[in-house]
Amino acid sequence: MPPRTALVNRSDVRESFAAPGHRHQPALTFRERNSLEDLGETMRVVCLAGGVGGAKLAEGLQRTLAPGELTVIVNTGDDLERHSLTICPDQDTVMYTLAGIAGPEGWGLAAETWHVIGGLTRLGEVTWFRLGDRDIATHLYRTERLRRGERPTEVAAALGRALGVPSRVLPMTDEAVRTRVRTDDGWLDFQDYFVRLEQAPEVREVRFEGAGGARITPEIAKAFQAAEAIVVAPSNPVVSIGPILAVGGMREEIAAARQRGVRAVGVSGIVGGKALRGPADRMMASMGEEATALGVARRYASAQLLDVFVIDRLDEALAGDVRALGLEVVVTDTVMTDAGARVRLARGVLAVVKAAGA
Ligand code: FO1
Repeated sequence: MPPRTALVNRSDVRESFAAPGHRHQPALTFRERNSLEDLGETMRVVCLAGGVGGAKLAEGLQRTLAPGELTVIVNTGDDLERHSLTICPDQDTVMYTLAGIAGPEGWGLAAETWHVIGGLTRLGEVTWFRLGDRDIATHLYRTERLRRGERPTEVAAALGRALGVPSRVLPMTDEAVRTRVRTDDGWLDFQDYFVRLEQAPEVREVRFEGAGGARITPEIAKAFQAAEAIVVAPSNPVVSIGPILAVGGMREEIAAARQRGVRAVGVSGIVGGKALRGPADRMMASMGEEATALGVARRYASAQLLDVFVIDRLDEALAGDVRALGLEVVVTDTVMTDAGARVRLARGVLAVVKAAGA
């Protein structure tokens, strides 16, 4: 019998996604590249992440750690069905970023074309959620395998392998969880709010449908059991990290790891009272929370999630209040403007963990 999937050279796969001359990974300066060589990190890190901001720190961690040492647990509350395809935006954003093939917006693929979605629009289909032609290959591959009965975790692993991702990307659960937001006009599916309505409505309440009955996977339990550090990426604390923590067994595994002495470090995605990306600041404000790094710290402190919280230099004045919540505070540059900044933040985060273990 012929093999089910032909083995393809990784660089061929990457080429097929990239435009001629497209650089797969943002370049590092000579100094940044050199400074990684002396690290020789062999720390097993589990990172909790949502979309673009989380993917950037994950990529910095991947560049800093030895291959295979990073596991990223991704939010699946944003997943949706579109044109009979199963789409997992946060998983794909992280996976494409770690493969060095993410699009210019941070999501989707580089060098994308839009013929299929254009064709569907001409046929009168509802196409506000835009799928690129190259991206559609991922959704076809995923959807077919899920229909055959493979678990989302297995499909994510197969996609990661095929795209040459050296880290593990694990969906937060194999069961369906859907984030819904309550606005003044009623409950909306997450992507309806996020993409169709461009995050315009005020969010009064959030729920993660299905999370109550959902469980973490054996792969997630194993990752936490082997972890030497836990990192909570600067993703939206409400709709990216929130759903991950709502899955049955997640908090318990984090607590058990911390009990063993594993340190958990979180990074604020709100800097100077503004979300670096997306609607986290407005969401927190409309839900009656303080839309600052301190507000994020309060959320994580009340979930008893972290040992250390990393805030930006711009928010240095909040350090005392964050400390008063029982968290250690690290003040540094957290805005990941380029590849070097991703690596510098990742190194800073890992240094916090190492310092404690030394
Ligand atoms: N975001 C948009 O603003 N508009 C889109 O049409 C859109 C399509 C899309 C397709 C695939 C994919 O993986 C992501 C996509 N996103 C789009 C991003 C996505 O809505 C967000 O990244 C997250 O769900 C929020 O983290």
